[in-house]
Order: sequence, then C-alpha cells, then structure tokens
Amino acid sequence: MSTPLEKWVEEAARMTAPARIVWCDGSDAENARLVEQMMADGTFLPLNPRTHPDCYLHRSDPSDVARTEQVTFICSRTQAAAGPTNNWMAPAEAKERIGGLFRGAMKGRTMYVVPYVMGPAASPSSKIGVEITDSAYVVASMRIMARMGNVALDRLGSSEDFVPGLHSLGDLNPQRRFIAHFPEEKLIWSIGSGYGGNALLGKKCFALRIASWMAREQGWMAEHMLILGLEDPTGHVTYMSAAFPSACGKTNLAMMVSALESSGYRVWTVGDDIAWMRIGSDGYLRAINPEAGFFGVAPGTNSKTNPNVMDALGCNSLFTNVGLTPSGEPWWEGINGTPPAGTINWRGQSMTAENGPAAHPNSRYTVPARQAACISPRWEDPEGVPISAFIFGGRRARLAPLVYESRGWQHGVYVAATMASETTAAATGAVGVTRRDPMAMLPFCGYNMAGYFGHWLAMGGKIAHPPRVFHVNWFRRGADGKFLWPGYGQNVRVLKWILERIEGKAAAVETPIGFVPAPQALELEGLDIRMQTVEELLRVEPTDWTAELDSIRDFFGKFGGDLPPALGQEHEQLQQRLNRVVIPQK
Ligand code: GTP
Ligand code: SPV
Ligand code: MN
Repeated sequence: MSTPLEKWVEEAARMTAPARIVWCDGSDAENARLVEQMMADGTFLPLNPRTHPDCYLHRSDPSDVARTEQVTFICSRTQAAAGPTNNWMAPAEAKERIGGLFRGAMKGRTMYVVPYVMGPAASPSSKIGVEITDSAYVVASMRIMARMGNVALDRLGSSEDFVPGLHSLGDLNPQRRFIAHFPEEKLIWSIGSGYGGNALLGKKCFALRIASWMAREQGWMAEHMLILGLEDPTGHVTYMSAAFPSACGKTNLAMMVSALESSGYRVWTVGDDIAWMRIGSDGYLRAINPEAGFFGVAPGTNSKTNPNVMDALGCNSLFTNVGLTPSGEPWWEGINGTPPAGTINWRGQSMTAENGPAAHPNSRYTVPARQAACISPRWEDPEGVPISAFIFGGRRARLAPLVYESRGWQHGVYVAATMASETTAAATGAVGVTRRDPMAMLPFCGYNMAGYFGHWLAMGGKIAHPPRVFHVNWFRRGADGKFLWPGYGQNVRVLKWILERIEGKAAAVETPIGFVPAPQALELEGLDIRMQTVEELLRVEPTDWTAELDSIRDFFGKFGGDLPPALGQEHEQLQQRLNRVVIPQK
C-alpha cells in the first residue's frame, strides 16, 4: 500500500518523466553530494574556503532574477474567491495549460522529493510541505530555509496532511513561466523559474498564499511579517511584528544592532519575513517563524548597516547573483567602497560601465537563521512569542511621517489596508512606482483581499490582548532628495517609543491620521540630527493626506460591495478629521 505522498510522487513522475527520483533526507552527506555535483556542472562556484567555508555563488538565468507577479495565479474555483488584486485562472484551464508544460519536463533530469516542515519541528502550529523539483539549487536552498528531510517525513508518517508543490525549471523561458496555486486543493505548481519565491515553494507560495487561505478557514493569520523581541534595560523582552513590502527593510529591522545597546535596548530576531500567528490561551497573538533561514537582499548590506547578518554569512551560505572578487569573495553594491580590481559581475562579466552593477539589485544571500548572533533564544518556541505591536510601513518619499500610532484595532486595520509603497527590484517590473500594498500582502494574499480585511477585523474581536498598531516610514526624503532618517540600527529609537506607548509611558500628539511622538518623546541622545529634521520627519501634512484619500477611495472601489463597511467608516472619519484641520482654499 502506498502512502498519499508516494501516490503523488508517482503521479508527478508519470507527468514529468524524470530519469531518476531522489528522496531527500536532509543529511550532511546528501548535501555534500549535491554540492559536488553542482560544482561539477557549474551551478555552484565555490567561494574562498578561508574567508567563506562551505559558501557558494549561484548565478541564475539573467531573465530569471526576481518574483514574477504577472505570471502568478490563484486558481480558485471562482474568480470572486481570488478577488480583484490577484491574477486568476480557472483550475481546469490551469491544469490543462500548465500541465502541458510539465509533461515530460524532467526528461533526462533528476526529480528530487523534498519534504519539509514549516515552523519549529515540535510546534503544533507547524505544517508540512513536500516540494518536488528538478533543481539541485532549490534543494540546497530549501535545506537552509526550512527544516528539510527526515524530520518532515517522520512527522508526516502515512498522513495526507501536507501541501504538495510541484516545481520544474522547465526551459526557463519567461513566456512559459507560471506560478499557480490551487487553494481548495492546497496544491502549488511552479514552472519556468529557479529563483526565490517563484521556486522555493515553502516560502511565499505555501507559507503566505496557501497558508493565508488556510488561516482564514481555521481562524489564524499568515502574514508577510518579521518578528522581533525588544529587550529593555530590565531584561524584559517585548515582541513586535512588522509588515513592510518586499525589499523595504524587514530583514534589517529584525536583525539590527541597536544604537541604544549601551543603554540596555537590544533587538532579538525571531523571524525576518513571515509570521504565522494564533490566539494563545493567554489571549495574546502568538507568532512562530515558519522559516529556518534568511533569504535576504544583498545590496546595501554591510558591517555597519547589518553586522549581524555579515557575521552570519561567513559559512554555510549561498549567494545568488552577486559579484565575485578575484580572491573569491562575494561582492555587492554597498558592501564596502568600490569593488576590488578584477571583480566580475553577477553575469560573470568584467566591471565596465556598460556591464552595469556588480550585483543584481535583487541579488540575495541564503543563510541558516541559527547562525545569527541576534537569534532569539525563543525563536523555536513551539507556542510562539506573544505579539504586543504590529508595525506597518513602506517607502514613502513624502507622505508618511517617521512613525504614528493608530487609534485602535479597527483604525489600525484601515492603516494597514491602505498602506502604499514605492516598488522595488524584488519583483520584475518598474521600480519606484507608488502602489497600494495592503499589509505588504498584495502579491501574497491567496484570496480576495476584501475577505482578508474582513478576517483581520474579525480577529480583532477575538484577541483579548490585541497588538497595538503602528505605521513607520524610514524613507521620507528632504528637499535635497536624501533620506531624512539614518535608519538601520537607529530605528531602535522608534521601537523604544513604540514600547513606551505600549507601556503607557510615551507622550504623543494627536493628528488626523493618528498619534505621533511628542517633541521630546523620541530618544535622540547620541544621534547627530537637527531638531528641524526631526520636525520634518514627524510632520503630518493634511493637504497631502487629502490627496491620498482620493487614491485610497479608488483602490477600495475595486472591491465593490465586498469591502467591509468598517473600512468605509474609518475612511469617512479620517476625511472628517482632515476637513477640520485643512483650511479651505479660496
Ligand atoms: P524581502 O526579503 O524582499 O521581503 O525584503 P525586506 O523587507 O526584508 O528588506 P531588507 O531588510 O532586505 O532591505 C531591503 C533594502 O532596503 C536593502 O537594500 C537595505 O539596505 C535597505 N534598508 C533596510 N532598512 C533600511 C533603513 O532603515 N533605511 C534605509 N535607508 N534603507 C534600508
Ligand atoms: C519578497 O519578495 O518579499 C521576498 C523575496 O522575500 S522572495 O522569496 O523572492 O519572494
Ligand atoms: Mn519578503
């Protein structure tokens, strides 16, 4: 008698016709074999064994360097279930079209069966996925990003309770690339890409798109959020989760070296990208990090901005699409000065003006979370950590102040649902275009976002101690076009204000959009910043917000009658508060 997993593997093999099937156990020996093989076929280039033992450089196809949202589909039975913000394809059509591409796709290749656990192995909140892939790079990456191999098979046994994900590189042609999710079946099909969230199916496909659907069905939350613990001078740790869109600072906030460490404020990392949260028996939202590694943006990372990750990258790490120095070390823009002579770029070309930057803007490192010095002692707590604050934010050159607090849960959901940010290189397409990205979930919500907003509103009523809701913006620019706020480790000053708001200690000024820090309430000791800049950072410009409301109204309009009335009410109330302070133009 074969198990449900064996049956699915047989079915996938019949469709894709691989030359051989390898069941991955996750062992060191298996990894060593894969690494040997990838060095032999050029998939991996070894890095300097002295400075970077067991580290490798991988170059993806130049047409396959970021998530591709235009070919990402939610294949729910009805289009209404996917909603106006997702691409939708009928399940039968998807099976037909994409199935056609999978037919024979693994001819002559090895099919790897990669079982994995999302979440700490012993957590009741964890879930099992199995990815079938013909990419050895994906196998090596999944081994870092999830608990992979026998640990998952042992937990699964003969159960059918796993999320299957079928992945093939196909021919890497962007015209034949599809990332498809069948939420009713809890099935993922991805073909034509070997990069990041398109190919490591445990991450965005399972832990966000499929999991968000499950979470609504089962009364929990799957969010694009980091999880951090802020330790105060007494040693007490307060946990917070933050949702920023892709490449807007989650990893850096979660892993920061606090600028206030000498006065006893320290940041501990629980997760850097995804949070799964359930209501605990104590009435707090309890968060686990479903992942086991960090797949972080390389450019801009250096020993000043993120020393914790720089130290962690010294061994057992993969680098994708970064430059390579003549001494065999990874190099990217912002790591340290100018590239050493003889550095080659991410495509293996010499560094000339025509050949562009050394590292692709969405180049990434892949590193085991446990290697970070800042990893929280509770990062694998099976019950999860209790969340006291939600922080939302994005890149807004002008509109949003450095930080503000919402007026309560319902207003907080409105703040999150109306978030917007300038697009980044994490997804293909134009960079720097402001778009609505509710809860940083626009590309990741597996169902109709109107229903998702409704789920958020409903959760608020069920959580005895709901997190307080804040909004931050590290990216406000001055008249000279430069960032006003130093960011990175200095962001702890904002976290400290948030902590003191939770504790009822910090002073705030009420504005139409919420509460901003009172002039003296932000800890600025030791920071070289002018008071005028601080005022500029905290300013709420009512006329800018009035214009924003029009754009929000257009966005909400997409959802028609599905939009929860509470959000419409919040919108009206904000409009009224703004009307009271905006002096009518003659
Ligand atoms: P994903 O992995 O795509 O979800 O991204 P992320 O949200 O984890 O973003 P990450 O922390 O990797 O940062 C993305 C880029 O923003 C990097 O180039 C960082 O150097 C830069 N960045 C992060 N935090 C700050 C900050 O506080 N200020 C400024 N100016 N830049 C920042
Ligand atoms: C993101 O784009 O939000 C990422 C990178 O975290 S990827 O895994 O490629 O989705
Ligand atoms: Mn992300």
